[in-house]
Amino acid sequence: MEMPVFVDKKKDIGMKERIEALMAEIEALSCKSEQEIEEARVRLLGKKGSVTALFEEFRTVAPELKREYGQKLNVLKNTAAAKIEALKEAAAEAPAAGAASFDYTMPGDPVSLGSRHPVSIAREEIVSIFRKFGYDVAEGPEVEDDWHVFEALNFPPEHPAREMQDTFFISDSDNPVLLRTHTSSVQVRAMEKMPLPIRIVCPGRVFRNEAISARAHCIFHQVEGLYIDENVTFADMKQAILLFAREMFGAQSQIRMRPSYFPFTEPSAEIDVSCNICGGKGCNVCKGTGWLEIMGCGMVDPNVLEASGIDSKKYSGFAFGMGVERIAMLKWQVRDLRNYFENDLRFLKEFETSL
Ligand code: 2NM
Repeated sequence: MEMPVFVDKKKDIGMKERIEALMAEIEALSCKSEQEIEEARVRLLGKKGSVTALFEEFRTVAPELKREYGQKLNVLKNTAAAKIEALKEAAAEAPAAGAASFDYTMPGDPVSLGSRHPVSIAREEIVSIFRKFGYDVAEGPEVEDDWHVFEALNFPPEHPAREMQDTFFISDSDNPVLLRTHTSSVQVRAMEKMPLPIRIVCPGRVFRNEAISARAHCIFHQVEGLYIDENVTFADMKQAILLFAREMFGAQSQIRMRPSYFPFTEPSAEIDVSCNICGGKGCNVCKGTGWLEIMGCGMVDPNVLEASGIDSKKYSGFAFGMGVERIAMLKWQVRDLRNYFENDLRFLKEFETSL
């Protein structure tokens, strides 16, 4: 930066004029950066500064002028010091370079919070519907023994579900350790321990030795239900399931039952709900039938009650089981089960909810 020429003594102007000229320069002084302000301070008030030089010269001033010039010089010095201070304060308050154009009212960058997995959303919804009906939630181990997964559930010793192809065995012994293939094992534990009546839902992961496809996976989720008391009937089961279907798939839903077979229930049934897409007229989701299969159910076999120490003469009960992935597929038209495990954000983001 070029140094401004503060009044030059050699120009041989009177001291009074030079004081006035310097005063005008000081008042007009405008520098912004801290460095420029410091340079100006040194030029004016430093050891070799213009103001300091005038004080030196003051010694040679004629005595009759000393009073007037002295006052003017003091005013000049104070003005210079005040101006430097004012410039420093302004510099400290001014926004940093570039910041002046920043718009603080602009919305911020979006923060992705993630979302509930559709299988979790469906499981929570199923469980909360049954909680409303008065069911408790029971959970149990994923690593189980043969007794709780098969034997106590009336599976005959040679039942195909026990085969290596279907069950992941961990150890082989009199009572083999294995990964549970259904959450009925939790219900066996409940029947063994809990006081009657029992009214529970058991959500959890189950494991089956199956090839992965659009419709099958070796790990999936179930919610099973169990209601045991005196005089529990098939009609009670039908009503509980109808009310569940209407909560889950809409108030207009109908259900139908088809006879089925499970080792642990007799009689057993397969439950269909009227197609929530076409309302029962027939579409590609229900493959033209108007019905969607949602769960299996039945009256708990007296052998199962007795195996857990419950008097089957006095008590009866119903049980049901559904696959959570399947329920979520039907509710949200998920076409391929593998979507649930691939964690593709384009899929997961479809289940984002606003906070
Ligand atoms: C199903 C279908 C029918 C079931 C039975 C039991 C138990 F422990 F009480 F015997 N729990 N779950 C059951 C009955 C499960 O799933 C398709």
